[in-house]
Amino acid sequence: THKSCHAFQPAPWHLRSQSVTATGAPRWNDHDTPEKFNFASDIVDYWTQMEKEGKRGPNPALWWVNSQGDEVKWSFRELTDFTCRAANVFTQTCGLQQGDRLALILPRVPEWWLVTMGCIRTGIVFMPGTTQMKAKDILYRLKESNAKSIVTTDALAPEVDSVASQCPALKTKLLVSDHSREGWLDFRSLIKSASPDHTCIKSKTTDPMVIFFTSGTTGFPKMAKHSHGLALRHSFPSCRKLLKLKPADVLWCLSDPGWLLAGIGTLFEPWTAGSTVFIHHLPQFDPKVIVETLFKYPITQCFAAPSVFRMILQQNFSRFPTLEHCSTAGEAVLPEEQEKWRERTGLLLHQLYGQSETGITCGTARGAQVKTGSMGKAIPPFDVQIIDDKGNILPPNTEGNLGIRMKPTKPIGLFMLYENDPVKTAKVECGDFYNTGDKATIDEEGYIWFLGRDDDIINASGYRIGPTEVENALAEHPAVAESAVVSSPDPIRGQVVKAFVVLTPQFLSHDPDQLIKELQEHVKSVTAPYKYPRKVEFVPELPKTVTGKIKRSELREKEFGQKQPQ
Ligand code: BCO
Repeated sequence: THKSCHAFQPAPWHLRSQSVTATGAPRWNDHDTPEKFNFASDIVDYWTQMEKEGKRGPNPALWWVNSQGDEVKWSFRELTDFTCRAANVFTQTCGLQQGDRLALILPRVPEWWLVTMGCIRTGIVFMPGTTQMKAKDILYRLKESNAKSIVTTDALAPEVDSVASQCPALKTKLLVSDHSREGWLDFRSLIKSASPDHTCIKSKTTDPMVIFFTSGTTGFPKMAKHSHGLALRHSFPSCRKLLKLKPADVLWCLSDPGWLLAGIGTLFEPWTAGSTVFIHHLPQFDPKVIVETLFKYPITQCFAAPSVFRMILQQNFSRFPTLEHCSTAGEAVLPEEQEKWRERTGLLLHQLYGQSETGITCGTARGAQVKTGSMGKAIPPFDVQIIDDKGNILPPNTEGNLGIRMKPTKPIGLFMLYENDPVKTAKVECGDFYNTGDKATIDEEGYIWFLGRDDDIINASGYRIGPTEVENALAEHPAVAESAVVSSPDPIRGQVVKAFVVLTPQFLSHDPDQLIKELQEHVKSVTAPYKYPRKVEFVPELPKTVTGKIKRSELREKEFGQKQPQ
């Protein structure tokens, strides 16, 4: 159990990393390009050493709780011990090597942090995914990536088993559970019996570290591959200024572990500063539990999508006792929401912006002027500009594409490429820039304002959803002759997924309300449920171009009227 894991005594261990010194945290400047970097040996093990020398306070590195009263608190020393064990499980028991891929599909359980850090220690490329995924989503990811290993729980093991025979590269399946399952290795037992003695790889900053699957306008998700530079960036002064975290801070980032936001808010940002990562298991999202948790635990910083803060605002509460700073990413914050949050908590929401491809790109730093609705300023080494379709820089207050300069030198932290997809990788290059596909403006003071997507991607409560993924799921239902999926406004979630559906003749006489529920349940059952259409409208036909392409923009305009989706 988690508690028995907590009961480990760290075995004798000594630091091996060259860059760890007893005199101060490893420091880099915004434009440094060190040849070698490893987040485990350069950062986590540094704080372990500080603990050993009595130079860090008693607050844990990881503090995990659930609603049943279970708690796990790991010091940095324990974290180093356990993650070295995880590294040995991967290399010795599973036979994995640097560069191999591992699919990581866990809910918010402490083992997620062991797996990610174990992978970083060994150079195994981990691929986080949400536990909302279904068998088909998992199959696609395993096949596309040639994953050699997967780590998941009881809930998803049957889904994995149903597709595993179609994944010849998949050699080991690791289960995080208190029960055993045939054909699966028991991760918790292996961690307990593994040696804590492990030598971290000396990874190059440019070596691959992690792959995020990210939805596009067409087709299946793309694999955005990042190097160890993604983690290094969080040590740069400009990034450190964002949250201004200290070792005594307790940061709670509510992101699902499947998203980049979890990497930023529950790994790189807090541990770079030696702060405590606070996690509530939260298997089901419940704003009441969030409010209770903010009262019960000494959380000093909170980081979540704006939808989460909107849902918290619907609860009955007054100021949180220890909360000092709030950050948000994934959607725009509206002025009235900002005002309500300030009235109720005395704090402001500080907006940040990034994509799976870019990591933290811009943001409003703690202490800087908050311009509500703006995503803040570019964070060096990223040179963020508004560009036209040829990559020319546009003047302030002119609408264009949000671009990040990648030539002559790609900045540390920008993704390497879309794995197996040189065409899509080339498509996002625009002159000297990476084109995010987001429309924005920059004002004279350098604040960046998000205007919307230049394509059909839906941003529902901070999730990026490709319309074709939902349309494909709908197409599997016998009632659907064809469908078009677009975004539609929503007061809480910002936007939701809406499906316009043309019914097959035999379903025309069915009860529409019943049918809507059936289609929603169907989508939830064949793909990750966060994508399901919260709105469905039956139409006799879909608007199309002369060549037969569905005009999603026309449907979207119908939903938003004159107002563009943001
Ligand atoms: O609302 P419903 O109940 O009808 O449906 C919900 C769930 O109940 C349901 N569901 C979940 N797991 C299921 C399941 N159904 C069947 N089987 C399962 N295993 O499906 C629907 C899921 O939708 P949801 O997740 O949007 O709903 P929920 O639970 O209300 O959560 C609300 C939010 C706000 C917590 C959630 O939408 C959220 O976490 N949004 C934030 C997304 C995010 O973190 N984005 C990352 C941005 S990263 C970035 O911007 C770069 C950073 C620099």
